[in-house]
Amino acid sequence: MSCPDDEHIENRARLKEDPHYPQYHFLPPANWMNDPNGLIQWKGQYHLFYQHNPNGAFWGDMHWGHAVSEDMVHWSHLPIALAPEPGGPDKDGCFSGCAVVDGGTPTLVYTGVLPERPCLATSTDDLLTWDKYGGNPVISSPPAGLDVVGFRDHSVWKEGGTWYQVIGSGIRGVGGTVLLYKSPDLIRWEYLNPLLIGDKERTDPFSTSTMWECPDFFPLDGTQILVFSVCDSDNCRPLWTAYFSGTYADHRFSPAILDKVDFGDSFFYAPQTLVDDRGRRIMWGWIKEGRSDEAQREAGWAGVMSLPRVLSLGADGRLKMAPADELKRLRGRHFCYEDAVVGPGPCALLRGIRGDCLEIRGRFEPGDAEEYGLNLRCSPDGQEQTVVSYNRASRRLSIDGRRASLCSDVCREVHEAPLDLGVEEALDLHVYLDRSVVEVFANDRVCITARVYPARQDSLELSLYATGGHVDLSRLDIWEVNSIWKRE
Ligand code: DQQ
Repeated sequence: MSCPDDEHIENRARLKEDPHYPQYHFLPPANWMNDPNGLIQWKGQYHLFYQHNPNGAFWGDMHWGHAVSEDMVHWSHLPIALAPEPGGPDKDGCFSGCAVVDGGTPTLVYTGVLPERPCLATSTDDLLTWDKYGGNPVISSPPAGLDVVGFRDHSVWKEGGTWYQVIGSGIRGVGGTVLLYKSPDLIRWEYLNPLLIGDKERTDPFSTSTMWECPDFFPLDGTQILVFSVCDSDNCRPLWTAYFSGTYADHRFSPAILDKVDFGDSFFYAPQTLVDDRGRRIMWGWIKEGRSDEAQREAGWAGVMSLPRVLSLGADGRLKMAPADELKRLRGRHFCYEDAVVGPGPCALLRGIRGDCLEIRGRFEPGDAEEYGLNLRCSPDGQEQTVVSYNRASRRLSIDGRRASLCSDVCREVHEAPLDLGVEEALDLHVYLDRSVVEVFANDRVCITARVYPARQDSLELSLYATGGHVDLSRLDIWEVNSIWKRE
């Protein structure tokens, strides 16, 4: 069996010159990756499986790739875990799913296609190789009487001695849906009821469209959360990742709040969570590309995994997300500033600092500036730059990528998130820049993920600005961030 770590080392040598290739976000040895799958901690190690096409940097022929980590940050690649089997129920692909431990046996619940049907695989060698259950698929069709647009992706849990699972779906002409099942043994499943049916006409606070992919249903700090990825099934378009928080009793879910998980919309998609041995609920999502299919094939890689995000519940019942503490292990050279005044206008404080693999954390005290923020990946003449800013009047945080690249063939969008800071509340802005990936956390309560593809090699500068007044920066830390790959 070839060693995927060696394959990746070879590729990394070749990709060193690729200015968009991330250094501290997980990606496969080569080729295509999308959804995280089967997240589980096993014997103290974190296992990450993912949707993977080993044949090229394009979606298709879905396998499950596999990697392992001691700390969620540094990863080693392992051999592919699941591959489509000619003549089998997964002959056209092994789609997304989850991992559970059934009486000591690690078990994957995934979707075999086509048609989309739940399948099982088990491992007896610490998750390295997987035996598909001979009786796959374990559910032979969607519930009788329901005309569904999809029947895929699984979140499985145990209550008492009974297994439950939700499956992503959509009822034709009605809206995205999640279906609830129960089983005594993961093999015999009984359909209970829809956990939730959406309304495809809903637009407030945003559309929940026609198909809900990759549901993840879990308790969090005394409430119940349903995370799902909203897809427009009419044209197979991923839109965004949303969640409902609410209550769950008697196998009925009563949602109270609907919000987005990440305001980069489809740039953070199909996330999944695990609970680790410290009791943390940790989320990873797929960060897709924002460039043409052709450019992706040519690059030889496509798709990046987000950084691990630790979830908690805010006092307002909304999700809070913070980057996992373990990420601090990647910090390298450090720059620190205290009590600086920014604005009005541009600010020279960061002159001389350059980088495209950085962690930046700033605390901006309430001031009289209308807008303030940080310019990233700036060329010396400012032709290229990506702006992360907060607008006090509109109470919105944004990543503005309209000038991120001189190349017209890549995404150059604005992503905005509502962020209602209290009168006395500082903005705690936490930015992870990894070449073409930008993940922004603000006050742990809003996240925006985006992709940027500067065309110029010298788009490495940083600067601060404020307009319409000034803002006090009580502290700013910048770290260079090291690669996550052990053998460089
Ligand atoms: N990706 C998988 C599906 C899932 C979609 C296929 C979401 O199981 O619905 O690669 O990105």
